[in-house]
Amino acid sequence: MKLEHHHIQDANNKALKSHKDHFHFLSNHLTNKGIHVDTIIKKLQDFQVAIPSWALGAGGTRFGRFSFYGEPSNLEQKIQDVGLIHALTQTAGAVSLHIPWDVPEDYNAIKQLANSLDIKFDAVNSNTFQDQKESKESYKYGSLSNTSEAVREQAIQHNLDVINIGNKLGSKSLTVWLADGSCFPGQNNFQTALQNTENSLKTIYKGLPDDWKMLIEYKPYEPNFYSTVIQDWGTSFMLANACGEKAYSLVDLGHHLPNSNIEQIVSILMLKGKLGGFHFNDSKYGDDDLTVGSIKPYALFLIFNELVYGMQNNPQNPDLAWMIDASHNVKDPLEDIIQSLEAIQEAYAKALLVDQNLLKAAQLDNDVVTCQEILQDAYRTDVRPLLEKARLESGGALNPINAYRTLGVRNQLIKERGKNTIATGL
Ligand code: PSV
Ligand code: MN
Ligand code: MN
Repeated sequence: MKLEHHHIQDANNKALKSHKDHFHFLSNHLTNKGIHVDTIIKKLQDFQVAIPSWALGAGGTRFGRFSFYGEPSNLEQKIQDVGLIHALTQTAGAVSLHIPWDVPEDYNAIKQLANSLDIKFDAVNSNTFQDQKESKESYKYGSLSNTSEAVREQAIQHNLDVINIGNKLGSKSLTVWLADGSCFPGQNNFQTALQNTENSLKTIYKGLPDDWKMLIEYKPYEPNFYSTVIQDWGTSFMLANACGEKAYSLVDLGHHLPNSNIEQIVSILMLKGKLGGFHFNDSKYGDDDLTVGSIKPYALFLIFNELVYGMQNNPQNPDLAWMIDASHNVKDPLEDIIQSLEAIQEAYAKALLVDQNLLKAAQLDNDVVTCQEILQDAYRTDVRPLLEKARLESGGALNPINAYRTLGVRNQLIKERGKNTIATGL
């Protein structure tokens, strides 16, 4: 199924009048405060977030998985789904592939399909947390950190293969997330595990094309519950520095212990020019991978406030690879992603409303109350008319979830693909 522009326009017609009224009101209000509404709308339109290929089917837990009918069962269909989301939201102009789940059979055909839907190939992800049927060595006790040289070599080679695949598609970065760690005290020598990981990453780094980045993701626990080799931003930062200037840290919102100050981590990494990528999701307890903004929307806004500050003031930090890393068991996966994209754009728009000069002046005066007022005034503004305007002008839907439902997208997918489809992935 492909959504044409006129389908979306039809869906928009009913809501157009109310959008215009709301937009008019908000845009007057913001303009009177000296805010350039057009600049914000342009920034929202330019902000594109990659969709992970493994989030297009229903997620599962280790207790079970409840299928959502009409799920994609191959890479073509996954890209078609990203195309549907992008047509509605105009915010999902990229896909992030996981290898070996998504190895293309016909590179040209895949590239053409993606191109026709205005989808780019963002970071490619390696997988050394599962054993593959054909693999000789097992990752049961780790991959890049393993005590066995043969296992480390296999994992290194896999990452080099992933770079090669990504290169053929036009990707420009490799994301490495390792499950490596230990389940019980004494199982691992912490120093040997880190040293092995550093050496392995350095070998992969040598195979990185000049215009590529290596993004090193951290996570405190799970699947290992006693220790994880790359457990926090400090370890990831250390490894990125050891590898070289094309290596960066990647922050995944769910990969922190409860109440971590993620906005401060983001800010410091950008100051040091080492924040390369970002995975969006939300969580109540751990790496819950819940819909972005569904649990802690104010925290998301504060993080965006630092991201916006960094994008404006830290030329030493590169453009970031943005990706949604959420998937859910009980929602239609496409609706889940659309909700995440809306929450991301909303937090970004609110952060763009923060008057950085006023905030700085209040900080210099140690006027703590005014500092909070400035942030909360931006946060409390209902920016949805700005998001609608940005989408409308780009050919997207005023209300993507409504349009998805009124256009009967899921039913159409079920008709085309059937009921019992299963996507490869987590
Ligand atoms: C596992 O925690 C994980 O969610 C990481 O965040 C990776 O980015 C993703 O899986 C894919 O490997
Ligand atoms: Mn992640
Ligand atoms: Mn995760």
